[in-house]
Amino acid sequence: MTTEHSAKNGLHEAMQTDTRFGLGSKSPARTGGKRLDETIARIRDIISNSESFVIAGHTNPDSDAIGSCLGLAMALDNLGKKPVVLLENYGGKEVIPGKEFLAPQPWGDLSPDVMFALDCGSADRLKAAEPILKSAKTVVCIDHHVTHEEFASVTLLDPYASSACELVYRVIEPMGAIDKRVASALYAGILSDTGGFRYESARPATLVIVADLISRGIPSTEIYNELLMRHSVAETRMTGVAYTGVELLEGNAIAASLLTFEDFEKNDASADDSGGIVGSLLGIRGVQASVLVYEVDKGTSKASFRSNGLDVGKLAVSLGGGGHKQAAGATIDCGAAEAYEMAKSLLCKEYREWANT
Ligand SMILES: [Mn+2]
Repeated sequence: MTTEHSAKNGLHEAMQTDTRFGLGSKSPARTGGKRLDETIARIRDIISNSESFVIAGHTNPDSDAIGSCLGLAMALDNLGKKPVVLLENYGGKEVIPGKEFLAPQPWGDLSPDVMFALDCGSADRLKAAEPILKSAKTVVCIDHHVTHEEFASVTLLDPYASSACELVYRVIEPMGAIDKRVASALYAGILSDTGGFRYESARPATLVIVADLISRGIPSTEIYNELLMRHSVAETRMTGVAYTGVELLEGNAIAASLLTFEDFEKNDASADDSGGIVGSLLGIRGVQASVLVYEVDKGTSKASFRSNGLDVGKLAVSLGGGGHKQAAGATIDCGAAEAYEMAKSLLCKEYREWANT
């Protein structure tokens, strides 16, 4: 399952005001402001009463997974605890501090007092770290995915939070555990999961947290440039291919493009070099939703969706994937051309239903 979360925009019903920051941040009634605060307090108790911690993020970790894991590890270290972090890879994200806490792979047998699973919508998203769930005394999950399947003994789930980093901040800030390096890591995750503070998920309460993090003297411009502005040569070339082939459907409301296995080979590019493209297709004036289908291997394709409002998360779930309302994706077990037609027709159908309501 591919789960993407660069944007979030929640269910419109059942909003409730979380008065924690006095700024009307939205929390779902299901978890509620008070319930969230109780869970946060419980996690603080667990931290205070435990010694050893394993902190794991989801497979193919993004900046939010990396920032929340390393940020929490550095914070626990500041509190005199013993944390190790399990992340599949960290390549290209060296601007996020804390890599000294990464455990070398293979991880082997670990039986910590507490295992934290961060930014994980389900246990299988932990991949190689999943077996440790059984050997940890307590499992705490901190997550903000709309599609969440509970697996931990304590779950802090707020689908209205911008990022796992925002929730980690809310846990550790009152413990006095945030220094400049922790602040940099948490800033990185909030920054990237909100698309540079652009998405609706960047609520006033989120920006209050960001203000606090920046006030601690972090290199915010450098983190921003490194995570959001700079691209590899291969990504730049793949963007060119996707732009050249873009199709506009439904009266220019839908933008679609396809990257074939041959395109990747020809440009010496990998699937990682296509990450930012689907979002940039939303930049075409008039476009309400976009899809990029890319062939990751012969016979295996991925569809990545972005939208300005219509629910592409639901659509991704129908393809066996997941994600959020405005950013979602799925793996489709067929070749590029077939996957592309399927993804386009589903998105156009979803758009027509959305436009008619
Ligand atoms: Mn996230």
